[in-house]
Parts: sequence; C-alpha cells; structure tokens
Amino acid sequence: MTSGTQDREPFEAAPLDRSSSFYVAGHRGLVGSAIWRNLEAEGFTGLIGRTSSELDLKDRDAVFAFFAETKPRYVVLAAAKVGGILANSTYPVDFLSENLRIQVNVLDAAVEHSVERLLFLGSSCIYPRMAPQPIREESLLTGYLEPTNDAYAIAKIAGILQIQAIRRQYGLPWISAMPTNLYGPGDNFSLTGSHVLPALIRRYDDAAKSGAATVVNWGTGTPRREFLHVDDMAAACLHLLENYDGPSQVNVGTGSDVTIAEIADTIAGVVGFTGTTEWDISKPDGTPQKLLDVSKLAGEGWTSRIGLEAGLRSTVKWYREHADDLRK
Ligand code: GFB
Repeated sequence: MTSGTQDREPFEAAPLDRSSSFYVAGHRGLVGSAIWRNLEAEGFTGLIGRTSSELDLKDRDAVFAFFAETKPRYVVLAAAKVGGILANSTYPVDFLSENLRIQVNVLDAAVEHSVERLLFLGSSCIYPRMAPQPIREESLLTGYLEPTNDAYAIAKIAGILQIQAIRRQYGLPWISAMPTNLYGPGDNFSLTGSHVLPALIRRYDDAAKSGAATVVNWGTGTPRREFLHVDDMAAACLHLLENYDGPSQVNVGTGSDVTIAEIADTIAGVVGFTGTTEWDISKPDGTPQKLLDVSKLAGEGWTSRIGLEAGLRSTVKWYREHADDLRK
C-alpha cells in the first residue's frame, strides 16, 4: 500500500495504457456499460467486469478477494444503487446503506492494492437544493439538500470526501466526476423506479402504439433538468482519467436544460404520440432546477457532442429494439 503523500509522483496528462487491467465496477448498468463500450472502442484489452451475482460489492471480503485476484491498474467506480425520484424517496435506507457499503469496500480494496488511476462517479443531486444556477463545483456542502434524494446524495458526498481523503493520506491521484441526469441505451425503463426520460419514452411509446388519448406524467412539468447522453458521459470519464488530477469533483453535463413539460413534448413528437398530456401533481417535483456549470470540464478540454434530440431519437430506437427483454 502507498504510505503517504510524499510518495506522490507529479501527475502528467497521458493516455492510459491500453493493455493494462482495467476494472469497470457496475459494467452492466447504464453508465458502466457505456464506459465499457467506449473503452473497448478505444482499444483497451484488459477490461474486467463482474455482474452483481458474480461479485456482491456489498460483501467486503469478496471485494478484497476480487482485488487480490485481479489486481486492476485502473478502476472506474460506476456501481451504485440508482433510481428516479420516487424510488429515491421511497427507499432512502437502501440508497444510503447500499451505496456507502459499495463505495467503502471498493475504495478500501483499491487503496490496499494502490490502484494507479481511479474515477468515482456521483450525481448532480449532491449539490444544495437551492444552489445558484448553473451549479459550480464550489457549491458542494454550502446548503440543504433536496429531501427526495438526500440519502443518495449523502452517500455520494461521502464518496467524494473519501477520494479527497485518500489523495491527502495516500497521495493517490484519484478523481471524482458528477454527471447531470443521464440517459441512453441500457437504461432502466421501469415506470415506477426509473428516471424521467426512460419513463416518458416508454409511456409515450406505449400510448402511441395503443392509440391512447391521454398520457399522465408526474408532478407539475415545471422543474428544469439537464440531460446528458451516456455515451458522452463515457467519453468524458476517459478524458478526465487521462487529463485531470485534482481534489475537486468535476461536473459533467451539457450546459443547458429544459423543463419536464418541454422534454415530454419532444418525446411525444419523436414517438409519434398525438394525444394530450396531463400532470399528476400528487407526485413530487423534486428540485426546481439543477443545471451544472461545466466550465471546469471545458477548461480540461472536453465538451459534450450528442444533441438532445439526436440522443433521444437513438434511445427511442434502442428502446423499441429491446423493449421485450428490458427491466420494466
Ligand atoms: O428523473 P427523475 O426521477 O429525477 O425526475 P430527479 C425528474 C423530474 O421528472 C421530476 C418528473 O420533476 C419528476 O416529477 N417526472 C414526470 C417523472 N414524470 C415522471 C416519471 O414518469 N418518472 C419520473 N422518474 N419522473 C433524481 C434523483 O432526481 O435524479 C437521483 O432522485 C439522481 O438521486 C437522479 O440524482 C439523477 O432529477 O428529480
């Protein structure tokens, strides 16, 4: 194990070695699978992944045994219990406890084996509910969290702090990235547990097929959200691993947002739904806006490429091709 900050080599931006062992924790999830695809396309040949039935990341002994066996040189920690606003507010214990255990186990084992580069993934919900928009990285821990996802946010904030502490205590150049709301192929399209975008794709597509006159969405439709295609997120992750070294988490987003009513209209148009939309205001709106300031990431030389409408069209196409075997 690395003994302290005095061991620290100065960080130099450089391509990662394509033949080294590279563990993608959570490689079957929305984010992890996109990262895996991108790394494969970039020529990485030493990728390591384990499904949750092969390796339960909440099992500390199993995680340490896995690291001892595989000795990864690089790690992306994309494994997490995730869900939309209703799942987060209904099961806060699961979101807090499972995420804390996954993170602590993986990060402790990675320290034990002095993993050379590690990227921890969080979420834009770590920022205070009323943070000034667009949200800068400096807003972390400056105010109260949005109550519908405070348990998940606290777990992710603990992960950021653990990365910073590991940097200070062991001198390892590990980093954290905070994506905005993500979407794309491989998402969870469950109507109750998912995030808004896959839920709306499914709901409007079902309605277009059945000829239903009305679709009912949650909340008021007025909250604003920023949506980033997960393939962009995967590209940003590799870019950061190869170019960024610092204790601050880095925001990853597009820099622009839309209202939920606007994205609903766009999805209705993409799937060909011509009926009317109603809003169930007994369901929570969540935070009114969470638009990330992405100037830090732009300063590191990366900006998003996939536009929202193009990203939605390809996601709808993917959904239709996979609708029969999806998590619903
Ligand atoms: O995507 P979403 O669940 O999560 O909801 P958050 C975003 C907005 O869409 C909310 C509205 O205002 C919802 O009320 N919405 C409308 C719907 N119809 C639907 C629907 O059918 N399903 C869903 N899910 N929403 C999550 C956090 O917050 O964002 C997580 O709970 C995480 O912790 C994630 O940070 C990225 O953006 O509100």
